[in-house]
Amino acid sequence: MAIISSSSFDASTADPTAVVFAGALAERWKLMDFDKDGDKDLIMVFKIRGCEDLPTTPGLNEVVLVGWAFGTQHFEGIDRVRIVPRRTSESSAKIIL
Ligand SMILES: [Ca+2]
Repeated sequence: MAIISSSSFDASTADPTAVVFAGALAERWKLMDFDKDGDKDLIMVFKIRGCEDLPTTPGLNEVVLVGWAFGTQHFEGIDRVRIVPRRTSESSAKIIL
């Protein structure tokens, strides 16, 4: 998962311990220029098993990410993710962003 900086939001100000994606906290994170535009973006890794609010319906689904920037600014992002059933007999699914 990447929180991309823009002209109105500096992803380096996001508190990675206060970002929730589909009900899960990030396992790890780092700042790097993901989109190669010269500013830092926040790259976060979530364990899919912890994403309890992740839709289970195969296909495109909207998922919400919420967080707080250091200080008091609340932010929220919504994007679509593609849920793809596993090819095995397991009932869980994987997510493609
Ligand atoms: Ca960037």
